[in-house]
Amino acid sequence: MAQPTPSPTPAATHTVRGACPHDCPDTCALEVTVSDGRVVKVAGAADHPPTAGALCTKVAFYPERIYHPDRLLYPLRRLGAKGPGARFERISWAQALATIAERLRGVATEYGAEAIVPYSYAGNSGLLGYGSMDRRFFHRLGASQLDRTICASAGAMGYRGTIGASVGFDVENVVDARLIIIWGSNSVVSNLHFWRLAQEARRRGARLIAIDPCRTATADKCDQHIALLPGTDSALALGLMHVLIRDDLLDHDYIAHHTLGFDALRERALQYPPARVAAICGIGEGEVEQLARAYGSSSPAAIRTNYGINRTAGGGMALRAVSCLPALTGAWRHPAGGILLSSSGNYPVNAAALERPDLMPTPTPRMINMSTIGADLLRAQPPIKALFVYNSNPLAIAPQSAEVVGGFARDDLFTVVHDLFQTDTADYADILLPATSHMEQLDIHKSYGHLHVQVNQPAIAALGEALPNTELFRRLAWQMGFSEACFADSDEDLCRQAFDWDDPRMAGLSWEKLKLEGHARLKLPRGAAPFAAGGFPTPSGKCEFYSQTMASEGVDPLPGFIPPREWRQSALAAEFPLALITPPARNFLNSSFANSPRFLAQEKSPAVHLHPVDAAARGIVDDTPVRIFNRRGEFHARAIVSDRVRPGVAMATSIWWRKHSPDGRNCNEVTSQALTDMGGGATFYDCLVDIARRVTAA
Ligand SMILES: Nc1nc2c(c(=O)[nH]1)N[C@H]1C(S)=C(S)[C@@H](COP(=O)(O)OP(=O)(O)OC[C@H]3O[C@@H](n4cnc5c(=O)[nH]c(N)nc54)[C@H](O)[C@@H]3O)O[C@H]1N2
Ligand SMILES: Nc1nc2c(c(=O)[nH]1)N[C@H]1C(S)=C(S)[C@@H](COP(=O)(O)OP(=O)(O)OC[C@H]3O[C@@H](n4cnc5c(=O)[nH]c(N)nc54)[C@H](O)[C@@H]3O)O[C@H]1N2
Ligand SMILES: [Mo]
Repeated sequence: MAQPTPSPTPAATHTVRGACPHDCPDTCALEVTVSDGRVVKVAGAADHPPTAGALCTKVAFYPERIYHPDRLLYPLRRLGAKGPGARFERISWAQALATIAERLRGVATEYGAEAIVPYSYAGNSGLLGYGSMDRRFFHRLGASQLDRTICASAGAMGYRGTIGASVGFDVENVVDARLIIIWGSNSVVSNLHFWRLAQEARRRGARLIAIDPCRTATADKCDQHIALLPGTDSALALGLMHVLIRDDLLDHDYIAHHTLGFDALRERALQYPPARVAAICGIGEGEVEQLARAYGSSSPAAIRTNYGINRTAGGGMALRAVSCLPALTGAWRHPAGGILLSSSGNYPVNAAALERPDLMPTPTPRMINMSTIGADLLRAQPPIKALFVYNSNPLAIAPQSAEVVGGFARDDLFTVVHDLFQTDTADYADILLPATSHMEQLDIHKSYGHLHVQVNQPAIAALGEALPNTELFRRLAWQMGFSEACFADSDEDLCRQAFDWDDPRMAGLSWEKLKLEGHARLKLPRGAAPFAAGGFPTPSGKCEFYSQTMASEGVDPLPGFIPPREWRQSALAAEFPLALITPPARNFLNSSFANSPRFLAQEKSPAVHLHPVDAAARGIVDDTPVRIFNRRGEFHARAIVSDRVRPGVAMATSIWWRKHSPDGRNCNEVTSQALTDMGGGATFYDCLVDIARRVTAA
């Protein structure tokens, strides 16, 4: 068992204010109870409106994660072969830093610094933990840049095309909505604190509709569920527009004053009559008609969408199209109306100060897309010779595992991994470094689901010799001889630099004040409708049905329907007739928490849900061991036969660690590295497979 180092105030029981650093829209405020230098309890802050005293199960049991017996406590060096079963020996930090610096210098000298690639995502979503000293380090080094596309880049770009930025209705107002459409999001699982508000709205009379290929825990509790085929959301949105226009359920005054390109949109939408849309989406024509009428006649009407709809070939267009709807009906006039994808664009983050892109050489180094890391490691030219992974577990989470594994297994690749645990990725590290949890470090947070700024105070001393990301890269910069003053900034300096405190949205806020109070709402008016009088953050200031920006980027300037990539290949669809989606499991957060005995017990074992009709055709019943396969690979699971998925769709919850799966693989064996229409995003849910019974050894 990992032993905590004694805290500065032993024996005293006290509470420390924290912020949940996980990649989730809720960004909860935490109250961490510490006794004898040890975290004994974690609770949701009652005085933080979005958290309202409640936590998800994963974080409520956080002491189990911090004191997990498998926590990495010391720097390690690999002995023997890379890959599953890899063995390591303890080394000192001095040895680890010297080795890394020497190897990186060697690669830079021999191949150029672009042969070095950082690989990180939002394992830690604090502004310091996500991207600060690390970015400075790699910029100064001249390493390749990483395009962080694995989750949200397509949807963010499509949404930006229409709305202008990652902003939307103020989630705290949604309790007053009369209709809430939860579009491609399993709120009960991945946005729990929104679900609490939606339920309050329902108690006040709102109707809830879920649009999801699966009858999820969320869809189950809604008043209505529309089970469309994956990747058809933009067609449905165009069909809704069609009916709104045809039946004149429009707010003409809003359209005239606050939108751009209505006539062109009208022409486009008229090409999507309900019958055509119903055929594309695999739903009833009546469902399209009825949904359009419900949307056009309910006020206030709120659409809570999320990134579930941006993981197919047309993922960018999906958000581009759906986000046009509220301007047609004037839903934006109401504080509880409009749409919300992400609220992160409300924060005046000073990324240039935190990340210092000015430290990069000119011309700026090439960009490596994180969603194609397998292909990049195998085929990028010039080749990648050193990879530095932190805040991410690419072996488990990146698509098309066979290529990812092949890339990481290269003998000539020098790999550093910094994590709290020996993940699947860590098995490929030459040097494996221990990371602190957020309870052992200072950070400052924005959110992508609400409007509050939060400070995360360290609650306990670092376990073992673990270091936060900031301190790791501070020490490495020193080791490399980088003499710029910014490499001496303390974590508190970084917190001060994280926001533009002079921005009106930070009025009355300062680092000193926030540090004392823990959290504060941005200074945005409460109970307000952000675009009641237009003023969208687009180039025209209007909601852009027609986007010149998109046109100049070579994209269709109007919202359109881009079918899933794999369906378009009819031979492929004949051979692999099931569309596999792999959304998050309730008890895992991506691959985080998927090494917790408690949560592994709850999720039991990798499972794939399929419809009784599809199951019967394959001789599959509940608990049949099956293989899920396509030309990219296969993985094993037990079958769950259920009408929660529609015919033609299979659903396997993610993301299991490979080493905790019976066959040493997971669902990303079958997902593809093809990219979305916009933003270079991953297409995890654009994946055709077939499923067959597995003949098991007796
Ligand atoms: N418990 C838990 N919470 C999480 C996460 C986690 O792994 N576990 N992950 C976090 C992260 S990184 C993110 S990005 C967010 C994700 O949050 P969301 O984007 O809300 O994603 P999901 O909860 O996966 O919900 C996506 C839903 O979309 C459905 N879906 C799949 N394809 C389509 C489609 O083409 N159209 C439509 N309409 N629906 C589709 C799936 O069945 C699923 O129910 O959640 C965060 N919160
Ligand atoms: N098939 C399929 N694949 C998917 C998805 C899907 O729905 N289906 N979802 C995709 C999405 S939305 C996302 S966002 C990605 C997420 O993929 P990742 O960003 O890789 O997320 P995690 O798997 O949670 O891995 C984060 C790692 O960071 C570590 N970590 C946490 N805090 C720190 C820290 O402070 N420092 C360091 N150095 N490490 C830390 C954690 O222990 C964990 O191992 O996965 C994607 N992959
Ligand atoms: Mo994500």
